[in-house]
Amino acid sequence: MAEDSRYPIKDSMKDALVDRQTYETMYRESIEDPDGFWRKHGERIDWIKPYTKVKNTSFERGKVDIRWYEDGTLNASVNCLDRHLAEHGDDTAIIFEGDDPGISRHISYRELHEKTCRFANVLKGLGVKKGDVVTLYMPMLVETAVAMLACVRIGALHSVVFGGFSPEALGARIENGHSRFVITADEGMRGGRRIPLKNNVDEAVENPALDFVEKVIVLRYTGADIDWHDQRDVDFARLMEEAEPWCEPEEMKAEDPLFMLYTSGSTGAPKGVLHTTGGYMVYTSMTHEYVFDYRRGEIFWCTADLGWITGHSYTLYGPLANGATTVIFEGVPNYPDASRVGQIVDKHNVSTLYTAPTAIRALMAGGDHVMDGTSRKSLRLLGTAGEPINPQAWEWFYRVIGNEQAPILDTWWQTETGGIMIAPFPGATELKPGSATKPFFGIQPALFDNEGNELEGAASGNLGIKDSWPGQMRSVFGDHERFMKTYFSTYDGVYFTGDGAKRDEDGDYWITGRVDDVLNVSGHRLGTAEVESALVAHDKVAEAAVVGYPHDVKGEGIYIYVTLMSGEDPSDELRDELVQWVRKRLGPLAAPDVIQWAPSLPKTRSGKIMRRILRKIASNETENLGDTSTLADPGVVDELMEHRAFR
Ligand code: 6R9
Repeated sequence: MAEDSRYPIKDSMKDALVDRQTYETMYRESIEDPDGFWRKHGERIDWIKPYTKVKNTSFERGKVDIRWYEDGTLNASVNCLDRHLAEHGDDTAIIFEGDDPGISRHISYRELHEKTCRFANVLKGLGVKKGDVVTLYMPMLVETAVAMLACVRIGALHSVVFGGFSPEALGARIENGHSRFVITADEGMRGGRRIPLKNNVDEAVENPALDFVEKVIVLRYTGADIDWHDQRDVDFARLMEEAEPWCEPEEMKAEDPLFMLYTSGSTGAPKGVLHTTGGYMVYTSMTHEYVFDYRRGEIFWCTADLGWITGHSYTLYGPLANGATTVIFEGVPNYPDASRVGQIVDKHNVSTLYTAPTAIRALMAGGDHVMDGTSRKSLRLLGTAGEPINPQAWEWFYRVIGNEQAPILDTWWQTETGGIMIAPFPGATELKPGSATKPFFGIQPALFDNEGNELEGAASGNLGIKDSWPGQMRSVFGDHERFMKTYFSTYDGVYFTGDGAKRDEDGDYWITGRVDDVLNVSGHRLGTAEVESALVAHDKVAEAAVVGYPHDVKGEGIYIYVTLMSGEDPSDELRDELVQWVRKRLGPLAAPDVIQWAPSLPKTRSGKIMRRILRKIASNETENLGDTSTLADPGVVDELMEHRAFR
């Protein structure tokens, strides 16, 4: 397979919403006259009070302030539900596909609307007010979507915490958001395994620092035997039955918060990424329609869990705002067997399958026949997000899953960006496996060298974005200083993404991965600092350094160098104990792949750990370690190389 293989625009995409000419015209317009462009496209959603102002944004150092459509008012749940009722109330909003392949249901817009209204009334009845933060720790169920939409209907912010996070990680998020309300289920089901969600919530809120938690709303889902705290726990289904089926939507200002979602950065604890109402709805619905060339009636399946931004923007808000039919899949791609994805596509006539490279690589490991017995002929488009896709996985996805019929849209974006930033348009862009290709309307990517100079033409560098777009995060919850420092202090007047990228002669972008201390493990972000601080909290650990290394399925694996307290001896038992320790503190996603005992770590004379060298040792690229002259004790490196952990 050639490095530079290309896939021309397919004839079947002739009638796509955006052709080459349209892309160029619209892109130019969006850059030359952002105000006019977004004024027009802001009308794609329903406003209660129309906006007169459009863009009012500043990326200036120390004064970052981002406002879109600021004098307009709206409600996001009305855009996802009410506005479809008159003509499309009986259309299917959600197809639920259970972990158990025997279970699926169709939920119409009308039903989803009623459930949302009822649950909004439940929340009100429990005392949830506009501006409150409600934490969700749920399986992938229709009720999860209902709970999210109900929050935004009454102007509360949801903070969805992925069900794979540990009680400690959940607790930290509840505490940071000072969330008095938690919604959970007795258990989740994934790949035939039960996830003890309610137990985890109990464990989290037992922490005295979380005594402000007033109510835990529990969906009895599997019927498992759980502890019940009469003062605190309330029953989801019972309250739903008692609630009124209509709830007046709260009129929100465009810049009122819509939700927050925690994500890992290179330093400190995970931060609450804050998104607001108007711009987010415009941007997610527009990217969903244009990038995926969405036509009403098509079945759209984004496999991302609602606990991640991809689930927020492209399982829920973007598709529902467009009146789409969206699939919520409870399970995992390889259960009961590796053909499950193909089974689901066939069963529900899925047109677009949007998934993560790590899932593709996991399926690919089963060989070319894993999809046997399924036809997948309904697929018109494929998409990926979350991490760079290697060309082998791209080709396999294209050939085996898509039968060479469906273009692949490699979409680059982030929790912070709210929606897709760089991606091909199926009717306008020639595809190159491994390249996310071209910016979406209004997006101005730029590459910088380490000295902060902007690079022109074909080049490699650090990726920044030069002007605001409506879907961008507005702040870090409760910490605007941190927001400005993290994203706007590296380059003047530029949003810094934390990613590296290459731009080729055609102006296409190739994202190469994080340039900061953030790992991307199976498409999930993890700060090395988080893992390190979990480790040093163990009383036998003196110091730890965490780096990523190439991993066939996960993309990046977690490699840890541990220095023990003096007097402690390394052993296999201790290694297992530390793996479990990190798992318990942060959740299964963060489980270390490799632990290497390090009598000491390579440091500069000023005491900084030289991760660059540790990364090379972990990746087994030790021929060229680069400049080691600044090391305080170069002998440390030889010692580590000699005892590289086997994997
Ligand atoms: C949507 C999402 C963001 C980080 C981002 C980058 C990586 C996402 C990518 C990609 C290469 C793509 N990333 N999409 N890298 N190609 N198409 O994943 O958000 O969880 O915040 O992760 O993921 O490194 O900075 P999030």
